[in-house]
Amino acid sequence: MMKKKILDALLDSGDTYLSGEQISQLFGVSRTAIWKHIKQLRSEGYEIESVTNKGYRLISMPTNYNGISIERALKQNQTMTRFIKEVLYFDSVDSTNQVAKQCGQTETFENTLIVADEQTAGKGRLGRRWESEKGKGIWMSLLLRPNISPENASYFTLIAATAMSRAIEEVVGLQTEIKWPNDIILDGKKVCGILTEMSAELNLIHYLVVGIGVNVSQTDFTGELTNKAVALKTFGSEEKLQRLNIIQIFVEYFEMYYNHFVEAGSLQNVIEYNRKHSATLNKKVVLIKREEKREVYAKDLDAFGRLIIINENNEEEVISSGEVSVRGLNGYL
Ligand code: BT5
Repeated sequence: MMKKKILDALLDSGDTYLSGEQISQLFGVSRTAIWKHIKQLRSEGYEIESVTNKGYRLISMPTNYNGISIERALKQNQTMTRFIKEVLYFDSVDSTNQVAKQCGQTETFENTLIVADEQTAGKGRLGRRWESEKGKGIWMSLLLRPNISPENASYFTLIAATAMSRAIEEVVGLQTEIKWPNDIILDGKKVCGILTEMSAELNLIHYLVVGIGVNVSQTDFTGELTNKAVALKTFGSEEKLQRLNIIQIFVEYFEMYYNHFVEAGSLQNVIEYNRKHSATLNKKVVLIKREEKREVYAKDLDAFGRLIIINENNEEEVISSGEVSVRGLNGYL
């Protein structure tokens, strides 16, 4: 895309002016065409100075949320190209997990980040709905092709939860807890949910989709969400609630944990973080598996991120995340 090439050239030249002639030579486009792209960039919120006989200079970038600004944020910390190969952005889409799965069917899509400003059919686990109002949260999915066996897929939920919890702390300054296996909790309510899906053969993952939803600025939850959901805005100060920054830092942590796991087979840091920031451990919980409910004690996580419980017969038992939901004795927590 020519507009993007011109933007990259402006970014690379920093404080130095880039003349129309230089751009024209670089990309083989006319001065009039360049001017049109500059006008377009300005209308998207890029402040670009133009001085006769000197050329163009980028003064500031837009802070709005779109594909270009997300890509720039990821290029800034070098996670783009090194880890994420492509960003797809939608103003509105049914579900970013759904888009990611469609991309997954096409071999040309490698590690891809799909972000939407609004989801009209956001998905939770087991066919549940995920509320995703326009402009009010981070609704995104990572399409990945890790070379690991399908039984390890649930580890990526833990990796995503850890990366997001750390990003929220670093960017917004809020401490959260992780409710095993796929929720992030702020002040006793759900601020983020994660849905990992995959397509696999017997012992090979074809593609993996990790979907993450974070409530950022929605403050009016209704119905069953009234006492269950919360947004960062309720506790975070306005100027720190930058979705771009949260995504940027999240991807950085995700890449670190992901590589550690895929290359060295280790989840140690993830498990340690989850133990320290757990909303589930060291208390009685209710395990729900379809119609069955069991009251047990949540004791610890094992090295694979599975939940170690003390069961009804006072024996230790290990629970994998795929099969259950966890609730508190008197409600969600
Ligand atoms: C989850 O499921 O928590 C996984 C949510 C994943 C959402 C992301 S957004 C980007 C990507 N694209 C998608 O389509 N999905 C992913 P689960 O544990 O089943 O929890 C679902 C339950 O959470 C619902 O039944 C509601 O009770 C509650 N819920 C729905 N919307 C919520 C929200 N915005 N905030 C907090 N809780 C919500």
